[in-house]
Amino acid sequence: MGDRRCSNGVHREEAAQSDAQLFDRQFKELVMELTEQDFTDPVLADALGRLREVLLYNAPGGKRNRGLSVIGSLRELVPPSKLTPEEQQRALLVGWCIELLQAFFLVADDIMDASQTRRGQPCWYKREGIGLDAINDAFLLEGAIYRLLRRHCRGQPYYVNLLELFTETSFQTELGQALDLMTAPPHKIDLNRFTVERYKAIVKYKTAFYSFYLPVAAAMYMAGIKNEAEHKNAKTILLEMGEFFQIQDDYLDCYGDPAITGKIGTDIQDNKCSWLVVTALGVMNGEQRTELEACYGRSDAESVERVKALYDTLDMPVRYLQYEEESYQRLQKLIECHAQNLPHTVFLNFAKKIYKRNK
Ligand code: GPP
Ligand code: MG
Ligand code: MG
Ligand code: MG
Repeated sequence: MGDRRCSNGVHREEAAQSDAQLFDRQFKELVMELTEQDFTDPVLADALGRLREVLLYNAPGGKRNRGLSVIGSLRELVPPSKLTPEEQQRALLVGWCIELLQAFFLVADDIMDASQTRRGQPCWYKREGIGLDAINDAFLLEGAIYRLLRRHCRGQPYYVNLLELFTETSFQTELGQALDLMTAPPHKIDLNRFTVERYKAIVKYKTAFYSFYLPVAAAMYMAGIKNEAEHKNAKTILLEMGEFFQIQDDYLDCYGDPAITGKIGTDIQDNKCSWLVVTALGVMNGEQRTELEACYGRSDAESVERVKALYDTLDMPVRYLQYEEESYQRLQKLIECHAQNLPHTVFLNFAKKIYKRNK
């Protein structure tokens, strides 16, 4: 598997840039297809207009790491001479399906987390006249995924693999979200709930499967790689990356700049089992624990500031940087041991995009 990829980083960089442009351009077509060509019954005009609005507001504007890594990974797995223009288009399309899955989750997650902003604008449910109707809009976004897969991939040998991958991954994410919510009951502060084991379970299921395993596994199926052992190896590496990605998300919830992340943190107010609280609990004294008990999971600004002050006293930013470095080293070793037949670049490209991120 070594001879057919661009040997020089410049070519790879150029391919990635033009993929990003093609990806952005494909979005308009896909909106048109879903809202003007799929259902044509005139009585649905208003509903399709709504779907259009929902798509335009919620699908673009993110980092697109998940979506772009389908085509990116496929380019590492298949020699350029064997990758037809049609298959490249399909890889971009499958990438958009992952972005739609993400949009579906985020619209719903923002309601559940009572968030205010997303990607630098008000959360969809916060918009005038939307409110809890956003629940149905989330379902529409999910439904759009399967309309697109059906239209574009139905004739492909990997169609059923993709369908099962999307449905299985959605279910895993929903189980993870259930754990996340159950570990954070409003107004019931119990710091004993916040264990490292529980934390790892939450983030593996709510984030790692859909954000990391899904895009690479989709590219593997498209490249004809169905072998379970290969998928298991890829999963080992990608779930580790996913765990770290959510740790970053938790760190940025408190220490990120909303002007850059595009969202205002809610984890402290929401009583979340965040990496910060789990790690802080492991290093604090009894007095600090009493203080945390008194101010965690409350929405008044003073309580939130007290939690942040405690995090600062415990040097959480320094601990986070140390953790990031260790995690990066661990990941390099995992890639060495588990990538086996898969090109290491599939994983290294992804790692490059997430380490040291600030958004
Ligand atoms: C990230 O959690 C996890 C998700 C967005 C998955 C949601 C799953 C559903 C089934 C709805 P988060 O709340 O920390 O993300 P953010 O910080 O972006 O709000
Ligand atoms: Mg959230
Ligand atoms: Mg959440
Ligand atoms: Mg978060």
